[in-house]
Amino acid sequence: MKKQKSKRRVLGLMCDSKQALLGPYISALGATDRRVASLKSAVVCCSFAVLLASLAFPRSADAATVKVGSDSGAPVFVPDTLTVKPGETVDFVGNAGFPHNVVFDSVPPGVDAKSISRYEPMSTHGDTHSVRLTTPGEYSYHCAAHQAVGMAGKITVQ
Ligand SMILES: [Cu+2]
Repeated sequence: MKKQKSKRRVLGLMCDSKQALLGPYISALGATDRRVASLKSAVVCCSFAVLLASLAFPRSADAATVKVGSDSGAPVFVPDTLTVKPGETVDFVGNAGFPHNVVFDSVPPGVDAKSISRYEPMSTHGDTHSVRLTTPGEYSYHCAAHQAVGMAGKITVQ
């Protein structure tokens, strides 16, 4: 009996020293219970997985955004190449370095380039031209004001 007691005391001391060592980590997790700690790490892992997934798929399957003009005002579409699925909507969002427009110059057979173009210049941040592209193929477009300096882009619908 006496021996067992002292054994328990030694174990207790060992636990105490372990807790002293791990204490800061455990309290950093805000948990003293191991199960809670592992649950927390599972939650952290899950959030990380969700974060990775959101990085891999930055936007929903039925919408894509093209910035019209770079953030610094350069005459470019960002991104200037894009692949979308048939039926997906592309939002051309006025960004900076105005004026810009969106003129489709080459489209798949059967598509009316004029009807999906935006001739009227964009001159305000956030002014959006939305185009729903249903016909598969290659679409190219440019900005009339900056075509000479290469402000153009391409969308592949497949
Ligand atoms: Cu432009």
